[in-house]
Amino acid sequence: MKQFFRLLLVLMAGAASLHADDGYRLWLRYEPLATQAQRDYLREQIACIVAPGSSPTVEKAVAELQRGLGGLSGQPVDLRAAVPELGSFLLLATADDEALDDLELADDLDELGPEGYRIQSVERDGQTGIVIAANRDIGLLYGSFALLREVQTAHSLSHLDLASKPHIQRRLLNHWDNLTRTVERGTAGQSLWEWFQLPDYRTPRYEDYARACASVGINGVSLTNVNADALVLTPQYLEKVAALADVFRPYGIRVYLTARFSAPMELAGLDTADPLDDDVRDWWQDKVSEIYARIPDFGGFLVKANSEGQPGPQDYGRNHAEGANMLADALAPHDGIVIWRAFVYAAEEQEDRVKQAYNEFQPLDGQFRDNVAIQIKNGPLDFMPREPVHPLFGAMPETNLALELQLTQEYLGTSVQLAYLAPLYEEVLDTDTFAEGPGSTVAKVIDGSLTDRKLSVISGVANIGTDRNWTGHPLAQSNWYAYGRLAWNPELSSDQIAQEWTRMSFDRNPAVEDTLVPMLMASRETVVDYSMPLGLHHIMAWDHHYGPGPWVDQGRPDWTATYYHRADREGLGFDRTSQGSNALEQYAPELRQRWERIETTPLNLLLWFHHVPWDYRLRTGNILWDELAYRYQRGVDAVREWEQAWADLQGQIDAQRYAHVAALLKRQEKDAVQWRDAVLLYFQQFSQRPLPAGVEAPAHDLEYYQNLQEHYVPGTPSHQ
Ligand code: BDP
Repeated sequence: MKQFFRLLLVLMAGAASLHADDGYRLWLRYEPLATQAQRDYLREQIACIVAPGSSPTVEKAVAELQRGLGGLSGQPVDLRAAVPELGSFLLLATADDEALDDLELADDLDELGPEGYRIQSVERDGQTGIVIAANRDIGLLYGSFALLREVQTAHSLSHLDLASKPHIQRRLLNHWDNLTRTVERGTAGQSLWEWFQLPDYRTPRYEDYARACASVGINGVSLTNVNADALVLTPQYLEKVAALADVFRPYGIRVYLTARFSAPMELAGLDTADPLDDDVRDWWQDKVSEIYARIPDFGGFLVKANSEGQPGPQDYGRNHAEGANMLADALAPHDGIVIWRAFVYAAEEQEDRVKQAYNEFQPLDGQFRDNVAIQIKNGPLDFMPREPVHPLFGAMPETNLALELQLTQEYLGTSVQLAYLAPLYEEVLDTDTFAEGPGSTVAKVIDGSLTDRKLSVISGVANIGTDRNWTGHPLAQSNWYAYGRLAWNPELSSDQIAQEWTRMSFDRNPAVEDTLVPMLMASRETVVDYSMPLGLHHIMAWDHHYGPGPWVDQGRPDWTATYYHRADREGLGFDRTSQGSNALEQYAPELRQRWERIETTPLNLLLWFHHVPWDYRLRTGNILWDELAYRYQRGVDAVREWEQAWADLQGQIDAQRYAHVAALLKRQEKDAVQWRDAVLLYFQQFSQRPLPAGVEAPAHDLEYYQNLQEHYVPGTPSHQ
């Protein structure tokens, strides 16, 4: 019997690192380091934690360190009141803590601002230690997560000298969550917010969510859908919002709400929501005061107005600045802000859709209050797999401009396909707008440094829901992680972030890292290849947006595919040059010149800007039709290679995540094949050319693909 138990223990120990993992812990797994030597090393470096402060935030930092270091080293880590006589220590101290007095820090803490931290190796009375120092407690929490990341990603703990502070002040997730708990374009379960149970019951999940956000520096959460419901502004709901804010506060996270512009009419029976009407202004002022009475650190409002049927100031003949400023005036006394979205376009408008936001907003430059930020999607259309940069980033120097990225993969395969989006984010952040000469990158526009703006904001549309693993696809967690890391520091590379995330999520297994990092890094481009290569855009299925639909030509013209691809017997693509819609006129001369001619336009934006003849010979040596076909095939081939590579990892990854990803990759291959075949068959009607050698023949005819229908795709607003 005894022997049996011993055997059982041995077996269990062997399986320890590979036990089933449901992904709930995200990148904060804290499994014991692989070898005894590594665990001993960690124990030697940090024998105890010393934290003189006692705020809720410091308590969270200490709890995380105990959880993390305890897990990684395999032994509990003590908390001490003071630096011990013997043994190494980890000290958490803010600038005014006496504990810092006799320690020599490499640099002044002032540099770190309110949220930054310094992590440094120190010596005291012959004792070695590590100090996490910051101006405020939140810096200690961020520093704690950073130190844990160092351990998790296998960096040495000796001679530590790290300092970091965020480039952007307000780093938000935007949840498109309805009060019914459906999530617009959300494919990872229901909304996390259990409105009906709130404020009484607070699931522990809220806190785990906050930990994950704080671990990557996210400090704001807009809770509700931009297609807003005024109900959230009622006292009954504000009490619920306050309960969430209470959970998030120690993690440095403020809540924001989406404000429905017509709320004064819907909630108070006013007969107008005109932003210049005194009763309307008073109503908002009172509402804002009521919110701050419950939530003293409330972040502000996120507003979608006069867009896709939402109410707004234009309903009363007022412009976006008048609407935004009215709310801004109500929020200003409380240090709140308005995040006003520039995602506006109208069906009645004859102008090329991608030009409309610029036309509306650019003339308003300089008219917005200081506590307003105009939130602009990365491209001028709508989160396509690839778009050029939004022209507004280079055109409103006197306005705070915020960047809106999408984490939920509305047009990139939802949570069933692998698309690591950091390379997309990086591409956007690094794009030069030339607004103030060369080097005027989007990163510098939004962090405020380019034209000395005092408010900086970045938002990511969340891909998070109640799925046990939070994001549906186990590997889509990387997008949450990467978004936060880039929001903190837009200069990080997507490759480094992929490596960090992989190490943290798969226990530093080099085999996993060698396979997964290249897969992640290639994935966005692969999705582009098999869905919308060469600058194609908006050729997805109607309404739910999943899968191909280049034939969509019914309904609102600017929601069809034919509006955008313009395929005909001559060629393919939307002419946006000076000969066409002249969307190019909205960009700086440097970009205009580059994109005006086919020869100088990068191939990945070719059909965005040009209508190109099918037999036009591209610089790859292929004619357009052949190049298009090759790219679709290349996308399919890449997914097949991932399936192989992933199969080689069997046994290296816990069975649950291994099997889940393997199944999703198979699905992705099927979807990629469908995209390739459907789109090529459709365009072949126009090109009248055979598929080039090496491109697989479709298994069915065009009609077959046109008749395929997806039902109840999660997140589709018309089904919610
Ligand atoms: C589009 C989505 C729609 C959103 C809209 C927005 O299809 O569901 O409401 O963007 O950003 O991408 O407002």
